Amino acid sequence: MKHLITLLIAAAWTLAAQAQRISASIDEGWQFKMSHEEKWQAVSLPHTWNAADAFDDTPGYLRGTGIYRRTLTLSESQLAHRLYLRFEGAQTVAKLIVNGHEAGTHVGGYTAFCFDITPWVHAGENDVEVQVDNSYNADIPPLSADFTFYGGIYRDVMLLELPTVHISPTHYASSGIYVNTPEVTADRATIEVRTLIDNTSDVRQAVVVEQQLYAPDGQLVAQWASKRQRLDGGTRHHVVQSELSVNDPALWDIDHPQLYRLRTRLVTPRGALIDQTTTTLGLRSYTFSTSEGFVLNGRQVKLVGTNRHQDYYGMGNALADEMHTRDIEMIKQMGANFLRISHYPQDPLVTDACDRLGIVTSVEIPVINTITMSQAFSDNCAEMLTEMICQSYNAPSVCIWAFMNEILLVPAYNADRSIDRQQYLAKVREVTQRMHDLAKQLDPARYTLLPCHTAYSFYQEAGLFDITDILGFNNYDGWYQGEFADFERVLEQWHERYPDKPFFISEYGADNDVRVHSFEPRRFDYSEEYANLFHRHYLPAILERRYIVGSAVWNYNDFGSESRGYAVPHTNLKGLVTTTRQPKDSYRYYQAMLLTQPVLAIGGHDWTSRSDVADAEGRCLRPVTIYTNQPQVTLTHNGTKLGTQKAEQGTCEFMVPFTDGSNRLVATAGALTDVLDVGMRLVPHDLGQFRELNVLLGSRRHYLDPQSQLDWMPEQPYTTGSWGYVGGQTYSESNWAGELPTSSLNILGTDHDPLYQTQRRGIEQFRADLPDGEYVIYLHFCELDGATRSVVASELGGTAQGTAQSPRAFEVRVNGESVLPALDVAACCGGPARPMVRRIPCSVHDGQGLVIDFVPLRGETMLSAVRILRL
Ligand code: GCB
Ligand code: CA
Repeated sequence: MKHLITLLIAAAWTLAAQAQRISASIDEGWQFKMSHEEKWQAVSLPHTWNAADAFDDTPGYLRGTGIYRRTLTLSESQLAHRLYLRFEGAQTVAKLIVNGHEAGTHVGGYTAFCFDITPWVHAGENDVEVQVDNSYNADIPPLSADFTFYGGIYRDVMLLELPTVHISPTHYASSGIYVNTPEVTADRATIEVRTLIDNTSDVRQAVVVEQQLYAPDGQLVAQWASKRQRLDGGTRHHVVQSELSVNDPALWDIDHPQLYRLRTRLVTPRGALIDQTTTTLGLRSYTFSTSEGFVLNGRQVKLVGTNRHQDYYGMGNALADEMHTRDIEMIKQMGANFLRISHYPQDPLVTDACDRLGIVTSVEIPVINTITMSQAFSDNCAEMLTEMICQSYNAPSVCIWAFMNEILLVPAYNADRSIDRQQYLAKVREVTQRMHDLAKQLDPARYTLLPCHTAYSFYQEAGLFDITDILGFNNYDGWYQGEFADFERVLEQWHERYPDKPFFISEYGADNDVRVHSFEPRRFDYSEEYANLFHRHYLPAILERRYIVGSAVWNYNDFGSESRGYAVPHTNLKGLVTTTRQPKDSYRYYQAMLLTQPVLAIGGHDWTSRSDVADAEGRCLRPVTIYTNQPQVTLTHNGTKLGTQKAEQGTCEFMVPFTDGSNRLVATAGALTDVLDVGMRLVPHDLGQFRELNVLLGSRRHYLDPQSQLDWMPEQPYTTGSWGYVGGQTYSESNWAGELPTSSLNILGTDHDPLYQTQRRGIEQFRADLPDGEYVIYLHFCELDGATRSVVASELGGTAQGTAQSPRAFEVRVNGESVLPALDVAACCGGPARPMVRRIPCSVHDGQGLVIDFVPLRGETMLSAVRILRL
């Protein structure tokens, strides 16, 4: 008996003596190679092997197995602990091997996982190897999507050193603490906590669980202690239920995101501390309905925000923690109160930041476009959903779970004729229902959402519209098809059919490249101006309708989508900020519409170097948009007051008489001032003081080359005394989205794709009635025919390979002299979609001006751009 008591005391003592939970990242000191490679390279985490190849000219990116290796040196005292490796995310399947033993395998690229390595390690050096595979796997979502699946260990890895009895880190890699707040009112809140405990020792252990709740001001406001819990050796996930309550709770809200802290302590029956963790939580109540919209703590709030992808220019998805946090701060500074964490769970700091800043979120698993009808696929979806919910369970910002995006966009029976349409749709319905039921079972408190693509009746037909609490509409009317006003017209119809379903505009947006501008914006011209029109139509339409409980712009950031073409190939350009987080005009628009603090910003702030044409008075009148939430704005131009305008719906517009050289615009509204300096190169009306001319053929766009700051401007037809083209037509591309003003092709070997994606076909002449003198002419060409294009709707744009016979050859003459006697652009360049420039000196004399003739030899002539420079 005495012996037993000593043993027990000893056991209790050891438990208490180890009461140090250590969790620290081990991101440095890794070696990496792809499985087929010989040489290892030193890397630090986060890391991806697709940061570069997902943006190069070779179609596709490396999808295979990468191997990470590291020595883990452990001391005897560390070995007294239970040791785990926790991965915040690795794309897509990760197998952990410790000293030659498989410690675990995890499926899915966007959720965390945590493996016990204790059985396989010893004091001294240990080999840790992680095999990470981002190959296509028919059983693992996402199967297809409009973003790049960068492979690697692209989030942090932590070494956890826990006492042998501890709060469990292995329950779907959650914190081991699950907080529910079944009742939250202004007067009172109840907080239920489930704590999961492991006893990893061989012997039975007794512990007590204590909960201490601290209010946002740091005061201890509630506490609770369990009865003595007896855990057999080897017990995992033993559940202890606690209940606490607080009076007059400090609520979590968008403007006041007040957070409580729950300290969970495991102690010995004598009160010695064994293990402890802290959980951040928020107290709030909310409902979604068509009659009230979104109601948070009894107050109606329209949710307006954005979606976000987790990648960044040059880095793929391997971002440092502070970059994730910065994004959420910029989203808050835009005035957003909502973030759809799409299309997959992101770094834990994203939800942390939303909790801290007051941004309501929905999170989803990456089940996108299509499914595989296998049990394994459905099971993997269920596993991912469970991990997502468990890992984000306590985040007060999360109000919605989603589990599918546009699931009927690419039905598998289209490609595989052996699949029966009805059976496929039935299977999709079954998986959708399974995910909804699972979400409700794991977390009855939150709402479910199903984001659908434009073919809404297809979702209705498949029976998907009846499953989730909220319907999501990904709307691109006026972009991929139709016109802006189709948006509210179609939505009204669906609202009539489903008057009690809250609608969420889960996506809407238009591609635009900050280098591309237009005074005649058009669908698919990639100009910022077209995207501005798009947003200025959608946002007011959303705000007017209560049954639209919320909305999220597609997308916060421009992001990698490897198979895309157009202005910046491999990139989806629907961002409000660029891939380096440079705000576009549309970001300013949302600030003006959403923020309550004063906003004033002159539009076109990234277009500081411009080319244009002077009128007879030597000026060029152009509209300038001001973004503001102030009632009126005054604008001066080079010190002269242009007037005062009333601002409506976030904007007002001035016609500015730009002159050659510097143009300083100063906007004032109340105490606010914004200044924009624009350097303007005007082509003189009579070409008298001519210096240079930079023209895009077949185009209504401007393209600003960011390196040279040279702004290319749209073409015009030739008239006597002036300059322009003679003959021919504007090139356009016809594809599934319609007849579009530019080519979708990635122009190989250049980043100046917009310079080459438009052209004038069949051009006869380019003329300019220039004064006598010496000039250099640069003629830019690109063969746009004969390249192969991908066709899947989700894979937008072109890749250019191989060609048959080159479609055209022509002669170019400058003032009658043959300078390019038989130009075959594709042949010269080794294929289509490659840029070509010919620099030709020429003199203009005897007042004849400049005449460039294009004489067809085979097929039609063409010209992409011309630059004329006076020496
Ligand atoms: C969608 C998808 C999203 C795409 C977006 C687009 O509907 O949900 O993943 O990136 O459209 O830009 O086409
Ligand atoms: Ca290119």
